[in-house]
Amino acid sequence: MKGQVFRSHGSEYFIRSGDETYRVVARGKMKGKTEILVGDYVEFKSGAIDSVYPRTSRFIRPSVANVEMIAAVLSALPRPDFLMLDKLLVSAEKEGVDVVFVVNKNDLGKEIYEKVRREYAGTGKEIFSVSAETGENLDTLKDRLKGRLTAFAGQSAVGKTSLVNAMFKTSLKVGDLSSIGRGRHTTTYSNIYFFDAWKIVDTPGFAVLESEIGAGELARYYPEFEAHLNECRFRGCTHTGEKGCAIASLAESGEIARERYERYQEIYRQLKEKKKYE
Ligand SMILES: Nc1nc2c(ncn2[C@@H]2O[C@H](COP(=O)(O)OP(=O)(O)OP(=O)(O)O)[C@@H](O)[C@H]2O)c(=O)[nH]1
Ligand SMILES: [Mg+2]
Ligand SMILES: [Zn+2]
Repeated sequence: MKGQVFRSHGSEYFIRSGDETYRVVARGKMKGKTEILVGDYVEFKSGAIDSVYPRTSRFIRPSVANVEMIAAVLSALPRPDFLMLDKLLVSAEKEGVDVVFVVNKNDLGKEIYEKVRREYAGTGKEIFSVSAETGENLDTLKDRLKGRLTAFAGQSAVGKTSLVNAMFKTSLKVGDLSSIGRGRHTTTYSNIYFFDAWKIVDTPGFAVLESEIGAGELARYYPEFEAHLNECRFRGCTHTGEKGCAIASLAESGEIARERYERYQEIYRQLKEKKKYE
């Protein structure tokens, strides 16, 4: 039988196949060899998984496979970590996964929404201003997510679980704001929820950069850089201070959001550092 893993717990996997759910383990021959992730399509029989189908995408921390859409959730409180957000976007571009920005808690103000519109217009992604509290714009967002396995990602306490609850009338556990900064997540594991035409993954955090991303390829995952990458004076320009860098001058003139460019350089530096320790 073929099914999709929607949750794993220790050595147990929960699989959805048709309208049925199954609780299985990995067949002995797979242990230590083949990794099985939430989101994986697997072949299984008599209580054990025999094989994993090829993935269309894969994220680490949280590790989920076959995600088709990422809802990148931000809020006024906690304050957004834009460096983390940019890393998430880079991972999504690398994996070929579509992203929408979901600026939640708009009942607290529109400042973050305006900032995201300014800095991320160049990415061409859609930006939603919503509130899990008042329900504003949730129908539009829900329409956009229909039919594609969507992962809600973002810092702890931005309201990922609250959004799922508000859209699908569920009562999953939400946290309070007191846990901010303590690195504690209310949602502690990734789980796919099936609601009619929707498949939603509530995750306990951000998808981070895959270690396989090299500093040299980073610029390719910035949609707003793409059209200009061969306008730099030097071939192999890393866009980190070389003379005649087209990306730097576009950031200078504001055509590319300066903050995005500054964070690009920071991420580039971090990827270089990481290399040294490998
Ligand atoms: N004012 C306001 N508060 C909200 C809104 N959405 C969520 N919250 C509050 O934000 C807090 C955190 O919500 P959660 O849904 O648990 O956040 P989360 O992103 O799932 O957090 P983790 O599971 O820890 O990653 C709760 O106190 C919610 O009541 C909103 O639209 N407006
Ligand atoms: Mg949560
Ligand atoms: Zn350059």
